[in-house]
Amino acid sequence: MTEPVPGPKGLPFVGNMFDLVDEEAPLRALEHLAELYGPIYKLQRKGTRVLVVSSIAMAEELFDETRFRKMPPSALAKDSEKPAGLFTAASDDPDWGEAHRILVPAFGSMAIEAMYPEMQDIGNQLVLKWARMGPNTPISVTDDFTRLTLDTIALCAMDFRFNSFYTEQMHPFVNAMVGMLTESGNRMARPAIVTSMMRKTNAKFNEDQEYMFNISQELVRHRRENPTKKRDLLNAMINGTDPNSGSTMRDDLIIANIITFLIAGHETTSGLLSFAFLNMLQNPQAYYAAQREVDEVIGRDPVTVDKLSKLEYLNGVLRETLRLTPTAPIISKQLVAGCTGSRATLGNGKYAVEPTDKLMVLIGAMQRDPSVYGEDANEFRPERMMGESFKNLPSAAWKPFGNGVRACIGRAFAWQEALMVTAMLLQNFDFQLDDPSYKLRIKQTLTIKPANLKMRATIRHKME
Ligand code: MNH
Repeated sequence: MTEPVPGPKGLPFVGNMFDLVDEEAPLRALEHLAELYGPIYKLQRKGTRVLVVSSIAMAEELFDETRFRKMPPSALAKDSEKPAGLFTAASDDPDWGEAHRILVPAFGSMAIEAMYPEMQDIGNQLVLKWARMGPNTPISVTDDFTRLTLDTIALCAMDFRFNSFYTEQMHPFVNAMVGMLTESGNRMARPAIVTSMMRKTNAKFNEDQEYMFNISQELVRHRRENPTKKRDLLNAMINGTDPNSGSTMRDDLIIANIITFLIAGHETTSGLLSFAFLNMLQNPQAYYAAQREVDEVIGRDPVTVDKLSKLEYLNGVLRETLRLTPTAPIISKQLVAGCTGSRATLGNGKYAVEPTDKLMVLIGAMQRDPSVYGEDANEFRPERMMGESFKNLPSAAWKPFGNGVRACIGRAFAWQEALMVTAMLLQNFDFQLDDPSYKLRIKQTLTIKPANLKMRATIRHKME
């Protein structure tokens, strides 16, 4: 016999709930409810039952790909005429399979290593900017990390320079993207009938999407007219053939995936870097350990790619940061079609799961599960994410890059970029919080970042 799933009563849909609870971000409201109702609870959203999961044991069941699969985010529901990029596509969408097979090799470790000089190019632009700001000017941390990560993915993936460090305003692509993501989020909280009447909002939403489409189309056109031998993602998409069918990708599918990489390829890494520096600045022991490691392993030499894996403590800092504040904080699943009976349950048979249910994993709450991480689960301790203790974690205990075939394709890219930049910055600067009493508040779009984080940078060594 199964039991009813606990949960709050009388909430018509999640959008209303967020108004009621007045938390800093929707994510916090969901985490708060997990504290009240436990590792699984139910909500209603627009007629769909949503089951919210936050324990490692239950996530372990959910990550069984024979029983559950990714449910693409409804916030980014695709426009029916255009194909979906890798992130938003349904798992049985043939466009997903084709793009996946063509792009997996292009994201392999050799290909990512070959992008290192371009990552360094943008990293150097950040170091120069902060050096020239001097020690007395507060740095808007997430803004500059967003410049860095956006410029890096665009240069490495398609040889395009946004030049965000040389402009006061962010590139218009960023505004269009933020506009599109914000409205997508608002639409989730709004009945469809209301949205259909918001003519100005809808016109802007379409304009933003068209702008991103046009920029990406231009990149494809330019590359077709100026072919290069560069081993980047754009060439992989233009020239690569699907091993199953032998066909190449259509232009509108290439464009959908360019937009996907520009978005998925920078927001999360920018958030990771921002939280990592916040964590180090609020935990001086960790800060000094990280700086000491950079001094010992790299010293005053350039940060080269072969040194990155030797930075064990820095690897721990980044992993521990993504444990406490995974920057893609929620992933959604649904029952695999035809999965019934005891296989359509969670909690070792305790709760029945329906084919129409949407299952959400709160990655951050799950990765703070005290039954695995102990009483100090909420503390920042990079040591626990190093060596044997990291290797010995249960497999579902650390999933900031998602799970299975739909896991993050850009993980190696993000990791190389984040490690390199962290090392370059610790090597060149001493950092301080602008406001020593800064208290973390989450700013949530689809990803999360620390709100209003400012720090100051003092050059450690005179630059030659
Ligand atoms: Mn990424 C999927 C987190 C960096 C491109 N990414 C995912 C998922 C998570 C995730 C979680 C799975 C989502 C789901 O199950 O619904 N990604 C991250 C994090 C970082 C990150 C925390 C950085 C830190 N991602 C990147 C980078 C790129 C990228 C960099 C591109 C260069 N991610 C993707 C794509 C997918 C994805 C594309 C979808 C893959 C698929 O479903 O086939």
